[in-house]
Amino acid sequence: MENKNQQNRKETNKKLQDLEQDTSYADGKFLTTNQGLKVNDDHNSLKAGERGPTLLEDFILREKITHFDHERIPERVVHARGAGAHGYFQAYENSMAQYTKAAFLTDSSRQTPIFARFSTVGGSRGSTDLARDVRGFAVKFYTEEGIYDFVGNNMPVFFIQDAINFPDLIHAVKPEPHNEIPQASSAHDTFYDFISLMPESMHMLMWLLSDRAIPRSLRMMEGFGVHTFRLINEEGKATFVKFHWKPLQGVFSVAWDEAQKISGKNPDFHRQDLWEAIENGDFPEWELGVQLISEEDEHKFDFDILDSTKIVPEELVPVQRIGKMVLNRNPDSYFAETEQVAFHLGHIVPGMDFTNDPLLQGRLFSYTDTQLTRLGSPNFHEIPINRSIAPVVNNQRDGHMRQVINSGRTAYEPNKIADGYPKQAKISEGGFTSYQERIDAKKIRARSDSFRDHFSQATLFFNSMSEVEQNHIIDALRFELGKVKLEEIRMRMLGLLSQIDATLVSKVAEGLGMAVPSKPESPMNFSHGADADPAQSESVKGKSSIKKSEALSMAKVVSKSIKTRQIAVLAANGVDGDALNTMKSALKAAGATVKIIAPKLGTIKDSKGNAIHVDESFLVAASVLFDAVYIPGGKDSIAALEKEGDAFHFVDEAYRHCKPIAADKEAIELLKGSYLGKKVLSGTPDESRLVSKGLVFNQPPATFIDAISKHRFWEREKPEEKFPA
Ligand code: HDD
Repeated sequence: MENKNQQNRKETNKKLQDLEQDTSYADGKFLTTNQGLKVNDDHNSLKAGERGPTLLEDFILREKITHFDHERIPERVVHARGAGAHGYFQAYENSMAQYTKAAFLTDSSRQTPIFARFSTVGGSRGSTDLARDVRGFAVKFYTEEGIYDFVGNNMPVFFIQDAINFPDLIHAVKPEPHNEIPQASSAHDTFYDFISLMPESMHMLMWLLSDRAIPRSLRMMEGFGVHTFRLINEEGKATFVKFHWKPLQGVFSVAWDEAQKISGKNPDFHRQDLWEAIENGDFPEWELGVQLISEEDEHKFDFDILDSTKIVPEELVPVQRIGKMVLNRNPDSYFAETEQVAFHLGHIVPGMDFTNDPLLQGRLFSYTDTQLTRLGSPNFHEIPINRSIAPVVNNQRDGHMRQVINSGRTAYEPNKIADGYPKQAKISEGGFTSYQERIDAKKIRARSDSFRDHFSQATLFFNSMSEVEQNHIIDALRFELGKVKLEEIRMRMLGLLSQIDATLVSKVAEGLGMAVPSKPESPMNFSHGADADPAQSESVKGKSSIKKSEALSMAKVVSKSIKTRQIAVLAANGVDGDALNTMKSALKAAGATVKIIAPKLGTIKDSKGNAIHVDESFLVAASVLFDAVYIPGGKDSIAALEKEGDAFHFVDEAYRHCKPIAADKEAIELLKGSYLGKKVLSGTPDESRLVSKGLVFNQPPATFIDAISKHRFWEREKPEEKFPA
């Protein structure tokens, strides 16, 4: 039977139809060469005798091997590892027409086809999904007015203020050049050497060290356009805008210890999660949000809205939700679609424009340039995934791998031979014009004074975290700086952290066995190049008009739904089949995925002799790949599990990572033998009290479902409760 993902292939979405033309299915067809010649033998090369040498004449062999030799293209210099999916965007009815003439944002009857790609930034293509890293959040909108690319991240700010520092930032965070170590990790000397000399990176660093950098799922993270952009309405009036994506699946993360283990157990954890959710018809959804600021209000904030190291707190400018994106179809070919998709910040449509944010401006150069290297030709826009659904008609010709066969004699403009076509479009005909911003300035290499406060929003972020989230940041800093070998770098970092928060720096220093420097090294002055006054520090700490922003914390997010959550059931022969089935049905009805984990693969028999299919053995399964654990009763099953060290480890690790654990009466016996049993359950456990800790003993399925919806019980991380890894 077709699943919903397959059904969506047949949808009458324009872009999908367009891609369909290029999808070659092998069903019922003969194997051919690239020239269409039917191949008779694809297993034996042409030889001089059965045991003789292969002949150079073998054009079939040579064509196949030559193609293979050229199958890799350069991976993206950043954002190399990713996952993508097709879907659509539809605006809500609360019309944005007073702010923009971009029809895909105002016309609620339109479904605009999109392709989204999520990525890690630092690691290479074969690295792990669960690295502590920023996640790329890119969405290609195939609008009827041309392509619009949203090229953002899952964090709303960036490390640097000017694009000229981007190569340095990336050289610093990538594996160190002399030995190519470490892969996909910021925890090393060169990154912190750079960061500790660039105080403007402190705000983004707080985000990187927070739980946002280790999402539970690509489906459960927010997206941000980062820069301030412009929207332009029919009258040519501009409004500043910040873009947000709010996931309807909630915003959740994993624990750092868990992330490191997932990287070993399943480095494709995020990619697989996205793929499976779409295959199963659990289509991820995000609402597009906008923060709108009038031109008159440009200077009313205590930060500069052109500075990409700053957020506009939602308390100052609320986020209005204006439409929804749904991802409902997996790609057919990872390479042809997810690898070859080419995003560019400069792909916009009428109704939108840029600002003078110096980070944004530099990006406008970088993206086309990188595609030329990566995809090898100025015709990369002709690759099906990059092709616009709006007609592409111009005088560009030739170049590597040109696909379009242009007819006619003219490839220039103006012309009379072709009656002047293709001709320019008037604004009233949909022609794009840039916003006429008045600029009266001197040519200068310098940074605006309004960009100098590097600490107050880092402090705002730290203050807005729950106690648990703050502790995670402190632990992350202890981990990362613990991997830094040069003490002077750690010292410089402590100096910068002391300007963010006194508790933060003292706890980090304590973990590193160092003292907080009484006189932190003054950050360098980069505001005017080499001739800037070295005595004058570039950074000043300003005052944030708000002390706390609720929207920055993930602590309050509780999902009502447990849809797509992965639940492990530990069982062996003799399990209480009735209890297992009742729980399983309730979990499945609530949308969760349930897997039976047993000592061996195959089937087990329940206490009544009924066969139960085993999904994974303990050898393959790992608690870090699940959201919650359930252990049904059944004396023999429990006795068998008691002989499995892996079963104890499974439960203890789930406890360590603060996950809900459900157990029936007899199963509690098993738990007594675990570290959890010895440490938490010694004496008779008060079953109802334990529920508040996510331990659901002898309770109906609804109580377990409620616990799963809370995601994690972080209070278990108290030092006195911490479990061995
Ligand atoms: Fe970038 C890729 C997001 C700053 C240069 N960037 C890339 C991707 C995302 C972002 C999501 C991957 C797109 C995909 O899935 O193919 N980049 C950002 C954000 C930034 C940012 C949110 C800051 C606000 N980037 C940035 C700067 C430069 C670049 C300042 C250079 C001056 N980015 C690139 C690139 C990449 C890229 C080298 C690598 C692969 C690609 O473009 O297609 O051009």
